[in-house]
Amino acid sequence: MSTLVFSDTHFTKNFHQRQFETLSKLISESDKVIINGDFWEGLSVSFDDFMKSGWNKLFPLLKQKDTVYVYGNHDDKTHSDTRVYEFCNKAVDEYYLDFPKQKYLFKHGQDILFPKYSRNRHQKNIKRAGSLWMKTNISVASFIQTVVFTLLGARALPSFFNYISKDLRNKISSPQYLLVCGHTHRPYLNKRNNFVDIGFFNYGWANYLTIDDSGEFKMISERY
Ligand SMILES: [Mn+2]
Repeated sequence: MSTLVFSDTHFTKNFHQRQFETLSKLISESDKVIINGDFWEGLSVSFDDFMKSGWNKLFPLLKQKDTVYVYGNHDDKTHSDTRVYEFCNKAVDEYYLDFPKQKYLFKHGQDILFPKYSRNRHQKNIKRAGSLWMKTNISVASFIQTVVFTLLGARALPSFFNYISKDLRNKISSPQYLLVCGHTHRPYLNKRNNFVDIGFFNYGWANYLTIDDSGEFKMISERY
């Protein structure tokens, strides 16, 4: 039994064959999947367009893998509807999973990590979703990240993006849980605070976790 955890694929209408092949191979090899937020780009495409895009070839595969979908900020709950159950078996804001060796808490991390999402900022972005301004913004950000991560590697972004104080960490859950986030696009393991940021599965990089049935995890970062 193995669990695959990934986040921040930011799927739009544009289909990327290599990203698709890498992800579908990993999903096929797993028994359970956790999508840790920002699965699709709700700020630049409508949910309808995403559901009709080439990415729907992943859906039957995901449905076979007891997939848990944790909402992020780009794919906030308000952007979608019950059709999320075409690609997952459970859709939640956070998810707890216990193994004999390790307990886990999965959250996207938008209210903990950089860039922090206030309710206000969130409402503003929802109003601008799908606008030309927002679409341009998202494609520029995507282009820049492709260049930066290609040239400088998956951990190119500054380390303060993952900063989480011990106080804040311990407010989120009991520290015995490994807190697993995404959001910042900077893969990072902080053993002292029992915190992992998976990073992103996009822009030429496959960053993800695999968890075996004892609960031991591996953090993987490779090019695709
Ligand atoms: Mn995010």
